[in-house]
Amino acid sequence: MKNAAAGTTIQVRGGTYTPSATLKSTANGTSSARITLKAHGSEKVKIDGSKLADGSWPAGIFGDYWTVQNITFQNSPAQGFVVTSSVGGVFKNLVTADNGDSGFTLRGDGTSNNLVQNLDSYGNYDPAGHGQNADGIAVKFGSGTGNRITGARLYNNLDDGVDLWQFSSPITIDHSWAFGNGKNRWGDTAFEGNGNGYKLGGGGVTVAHIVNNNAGWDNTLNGFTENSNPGAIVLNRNTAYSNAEAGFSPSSVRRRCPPRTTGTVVCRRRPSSRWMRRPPTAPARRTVRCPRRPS
Ligand SMILES: [Ca+2]
Ligand SMILES: [Ca+2]
Repeated sequence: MKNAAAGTTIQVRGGTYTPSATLKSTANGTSSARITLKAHGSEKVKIDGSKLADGSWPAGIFGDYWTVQNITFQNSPAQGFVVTSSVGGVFKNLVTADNGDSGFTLRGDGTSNNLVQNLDSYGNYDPAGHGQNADGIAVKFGSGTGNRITGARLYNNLDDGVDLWQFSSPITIDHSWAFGNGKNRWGDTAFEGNGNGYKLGGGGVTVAHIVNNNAGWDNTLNGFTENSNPGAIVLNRNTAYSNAEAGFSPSSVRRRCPPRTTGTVVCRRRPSSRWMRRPPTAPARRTVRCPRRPS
């Protein structure tokens, strides 16, 4: 990987590999001469991070126009696979499982036009953070347009399925599933995981992510949450069910106001996520003003 150049294809034969150092590259391909890393034919390739030093990941890309496909990255002490400030990457049919931090990570400024297609990311748990950080896919701390996640299955991670914390450009997420996240399957006695299916922002950025045709269920917090992102997030044809908190949080606030409201009232949300006409005795998490209805 280190010696790759534009046009290089690296094919890996089937088997489980346990590298002692991170496989990484800063090489750049071009849009017409990509660098490709993939399993040979239909052989099963697993890159296993269990022999790596604490805090290391099995593989990472720092360059542009890479295609990485049909490989599993597992059992790492930190993230499974990390893409930093890359342009034009295609990451297809990858599995990131049972790692010690988020499974798949896109990060850094200058992260643009990357496609993550058919990612399976599950069983990720960060013991050092007691589950604070291990998401299925984390697109955090960066910027750049044209990034898309499609066909992902993000499940049984200790923190969130998707987390877009402090990524300041719109991400498109479609045709993906996030389920079973946030459950303390590891018996961590200082458990701090969140458990949103789709955490669509946070950290003070305003960004209009685009989220269409996804499903989120059986997560321990919300199915979909804007997570304090005030941007005009687009949500179309998504399904949420059987999440412990709200399916969509906060969902269309106006629809949740009392049905017979005739004046302007202040609705507040109780910790139970219900919207109430009167201030609850518990401190409100959020206050909105309902529209005046015609009498
Ligand atoms: Ca968290
Ligand atoms: Ca998270």
